[in-house]
Amino acid sequence: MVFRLGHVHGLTEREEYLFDVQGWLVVPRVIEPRLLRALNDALDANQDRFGPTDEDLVEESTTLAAEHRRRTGGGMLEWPHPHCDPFRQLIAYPPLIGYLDGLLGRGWHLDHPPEVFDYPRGTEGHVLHFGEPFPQDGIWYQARGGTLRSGLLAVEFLLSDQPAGGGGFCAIAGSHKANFPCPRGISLWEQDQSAVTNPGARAGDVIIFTEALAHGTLPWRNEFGRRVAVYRFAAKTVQYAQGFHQVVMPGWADELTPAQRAALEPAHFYDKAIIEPDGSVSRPWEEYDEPPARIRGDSATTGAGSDRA
Ligand SMILES: O=C(O)CCC(=O)C(=O)O
Repeated sequence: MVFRLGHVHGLTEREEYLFDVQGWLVVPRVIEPRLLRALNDALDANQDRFGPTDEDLVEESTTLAAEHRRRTGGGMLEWPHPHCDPFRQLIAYPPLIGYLDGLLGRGWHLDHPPEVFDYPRGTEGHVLHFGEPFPQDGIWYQARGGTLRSGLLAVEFLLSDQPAGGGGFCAIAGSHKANFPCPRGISLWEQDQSAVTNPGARAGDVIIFTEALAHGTLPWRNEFGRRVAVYRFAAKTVQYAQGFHQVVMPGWADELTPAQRAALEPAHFYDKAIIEPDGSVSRPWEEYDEPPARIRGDSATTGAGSDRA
């Protein structure tokens, strides 16, 4: 089997077109077969590190519900040798670099700790999320002057096949450029199911998508299990998760108020300090932007965002 060397400078015309109109791209044969084996071997040897998520991924959807919650695992980059090694190879994997350069711009970085989905048959889905018609910090997409750019980009390294229509990653094509909110019935996959695509891909392929896309998971209906390693990369000006680095504040920061000190913290999204005019600081795990706050007459609102799951 031949695997791809990738593109030094970016995507082909065909790939650019597909990514721009769909919001995702399936790239075949990216993972070299020996590496694919090593990744699966490492997962086989670490099954005890996987367990069902405690997140409610289905919410009130009746069509995404199934027999099991999804099994996830993380921390692969810190596993003992040799099992961390194949996962570390994916951090800056040469066949992928042209795609990251082309979709994030050069200077991209690994933004999130990678995770693995390890699904037995009958694993539930995940409601579609994002694809918002108003700006979200870091979760954006733009195409201008012949250049594609995404703030946060997910790369799914497929370690098992995903037959089209059998479950797994799904998305609404074009929703990364949506102008209206996704109706609840569609994000729950209860209405207009044909608007949601569940693309087919093989073990060794990658599915690359902008997190600005309305995407989620369909219940896994195949006899064999699903295995995917998910790496999220970001543009050099975006830090969404807290990153892998340690931060040391200057000594004089101890003389500041909590609000002033919080204003010196590095950029990221989750758990970020939110500073109020009265000097209080809170740290909601997720704080999303809302549609533009309107100032109404004299009773102006501060436009503070809400805590939305
Ligand atoms: O199952 C997938 O491929 C997508 C999962 C997803 O969107 C998520 O975990 O946020």
